Amino acid sequence: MGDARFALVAAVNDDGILASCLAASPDVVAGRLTITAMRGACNMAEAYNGGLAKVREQRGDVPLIVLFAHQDVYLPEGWLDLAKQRLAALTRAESDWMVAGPYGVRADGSHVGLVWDGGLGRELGMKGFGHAPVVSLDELLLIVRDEGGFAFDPQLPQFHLYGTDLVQSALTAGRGAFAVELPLVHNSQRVDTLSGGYTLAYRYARDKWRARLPIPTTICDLSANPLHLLRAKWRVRKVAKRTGKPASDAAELARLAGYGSEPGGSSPG
Ligand SMILES: [Mn+2]
Repeated sequence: MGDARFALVAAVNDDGILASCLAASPDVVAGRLTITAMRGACNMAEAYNGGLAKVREQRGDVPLIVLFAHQDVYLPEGWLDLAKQRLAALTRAESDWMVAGPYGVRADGSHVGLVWDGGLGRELGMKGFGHAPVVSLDELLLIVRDEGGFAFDPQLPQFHLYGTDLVQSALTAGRGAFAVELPLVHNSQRVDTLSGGYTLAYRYARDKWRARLPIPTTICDLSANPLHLLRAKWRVRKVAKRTGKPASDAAELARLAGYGSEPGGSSPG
């Protein structure tokens, strides 16, 4: 796979965070990945479908692997080369895959992935899974195999649950969805409320996927039982809020997490 097959799309509402995280990723700095930045959208489908239309127009008929990334994601040194290897392996093993990401949830509700979460200040997940089938993906990075017909659901309100919606769309179309071992840094702010936008998206997704409930996600089970969302709201309220800029330098976090370093390489003293 050549670099030209990869496109990178981001919804941006804070250029400072973009500059210190996604745009500071070595593959972006080196010009191997170019960010298509979408601003001012009213929901994630508007941003991502708009970005997708742009990259399709630029690249013509080349089948693309489109990376839809949060502005607060940092792709460590060597990430694109690792992605090529891991996605080629995924394609050999699961030729019908349509969507992938570094962190997701299996059908039994267990999480699978490997991400350094800057908001929590710790690593989430575990090494060594390679790839694993999921029913939901964390939205921090969604990898879509674009063959021309795909779009995010423009009816899904706000900026939540589009990873779950995407995975469920793939699965109902008879395609595969996988967590893939591609460690990265998510320099996230803590979610401070599940009211408002989250609840609107939750209600829409719950009704849309009624026949497939419950669907576990990283935040809250999508369920006909209202207690799941109430409990998740209560949990989130208990967690101390963080505000302002990303907690730490993304490249430093990647170094501390050991992402992008050679296996068995020496660590700086
Ligand atoms: Mn984020």
